[in-house]
Amino acid sequence: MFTNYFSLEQLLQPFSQQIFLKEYWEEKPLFIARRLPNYYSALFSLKDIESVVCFTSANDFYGEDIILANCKSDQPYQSTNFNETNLNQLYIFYSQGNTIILNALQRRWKPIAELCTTLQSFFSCKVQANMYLTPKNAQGLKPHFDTHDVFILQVEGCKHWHIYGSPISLPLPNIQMQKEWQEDEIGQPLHKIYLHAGDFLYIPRGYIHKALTSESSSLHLTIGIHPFSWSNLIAQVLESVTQKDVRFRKSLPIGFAYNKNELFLEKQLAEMLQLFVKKAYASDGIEKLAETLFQQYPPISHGHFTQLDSISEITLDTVLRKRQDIVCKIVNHFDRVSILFPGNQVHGPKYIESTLRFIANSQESFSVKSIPSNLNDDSKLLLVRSLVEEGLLTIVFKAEDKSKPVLKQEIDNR
Ligand SMILES: O=C(O)CCC(=O)C(=O)O
Ligand SMILES: [Fe+2]
Repeated sequence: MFTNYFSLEQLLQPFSQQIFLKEYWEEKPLFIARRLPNYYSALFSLKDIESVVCFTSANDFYGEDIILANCKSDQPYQSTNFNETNLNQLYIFYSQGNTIILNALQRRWKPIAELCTTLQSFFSCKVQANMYLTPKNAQGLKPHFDTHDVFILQVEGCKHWHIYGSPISLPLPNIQMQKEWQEDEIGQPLHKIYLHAGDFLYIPRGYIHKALTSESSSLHLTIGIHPFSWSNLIAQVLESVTQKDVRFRKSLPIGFAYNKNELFLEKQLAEMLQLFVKKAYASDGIEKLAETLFQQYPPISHGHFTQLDSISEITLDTVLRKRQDIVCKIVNHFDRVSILFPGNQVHGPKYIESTLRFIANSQESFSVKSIPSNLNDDSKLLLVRSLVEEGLLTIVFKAEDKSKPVLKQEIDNR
C-alpha cells in the first residue's frame, strides 16, 4: 500500500464510487462539496510548489513544463523553460495576475505519482496530473473543453467554475473542434460551482468550462484521465488482422478514387468487414493497448536499489514478492511469452508461462522453492533473479535471515 494512499473511492468520498461509475462517468459533471480543507494536504500543498520547482529538474523530453496563463493579457498562454525558470520570476508572474500551471506532476511528486498509478491501473489508461495556481481576481484559461475526463481537486483557496454544454459528445484528442470559445458562443452556464479547499469536481470530456478566482487565490490539481476508446481497440485489432491475413493487405481497386462504380466498392467493403468480424479477436488488440499503457506508467521508486546487491545471494529459500501495488499482464507472441508491468517488460520462451502466471497473480510473498513450476531449480533461480533486476520482484527476506523475519511494517513499506 502506498504511504499517502488515495484511490478513486477516496477521491469521491462520501459519494458512492458505484453511482459515480454508473451515472456520471462520461455522462455529466459531479460536484462533491466536502468542506474538509485539509482533505488533499497529503497529496500536495502550496509549500510543495517551491520544492517541485527548485529541486526537481525536468528535461526537454516532457515538453511544456511550466505554463503561464492569463486570459486578460495579449499573450494569454506562454510556456517557460523549466530548467531556466527560478522562483523569483514565478513570484512576479503570479503577482501580475498569471495562473502558474505545472504540468505532469506525476513525474515530480511522489504522492501524486502514487495517485496517478493507482488510477492508471483502475481505469487502464494514462492518467496525468497538472497543477494550477491562480492569484485573486484572475482567470487563466479561456473557455474550452478538454479531450480527456478531468477530476478537479481543490487543494487550497477557492475557485468559481462555470460549466457549459458539450458541443460534441465525448471528443477524442484528434477532434477538429478544439479551440478557445468566445463568451457569446457558449451561452449561459449549466452549472456555476464554487469550489472550496477539499472539494472535488468531475467534468467529462467535451463539456466547455472556465475557472476564475474572486476574493481568494486558488490551488487546484487537475487529474486528467485519458481513456482508450472502442475505436482504439478496433484499430489495434485491425492491425493485427492485417498482419495475419493477406486479403487486408491487397491494394484497393486500381483508380478507386475516380471509380464511378461506388456500389461495387460498398459491396466489397461489406465483404471485407464480414471477414474482419470473423478474424477479429479482442485479445490481440487488448494486448497491444496494454503494452502502450505499461510503457506510459512511471515505475514508482521504493528503494529498489538497496535490493540489487543481494541478487546473487537469492537461493531457493529466499522469500520474494511483487513490488508494492504493481499490476502486471502476461502476453503471448507466437513462441514467446512476456510479462508486462509498469515501465518494463520481460520476455522469455513459452515454457516459462505458467511460472510467470503464478508470479503475476501472486498477492502474497512466496519462497523461490514454493513456486509451482515446470522449471528446474537453476532455471527458477535465473528467472527470479532477473525479475528482481528488472524491477518486478523484491526480496522480503534472504535465506539466512529466516530465523529473523523482517517486521510486518517493513514488508508493507516495500
Ligand atoms: O483554472 C483554469 O484556468 C482552467 C483549468 C482547467 O481548465 C482544467 O483544469 O481543466
Ligand atoms: Fe480544462
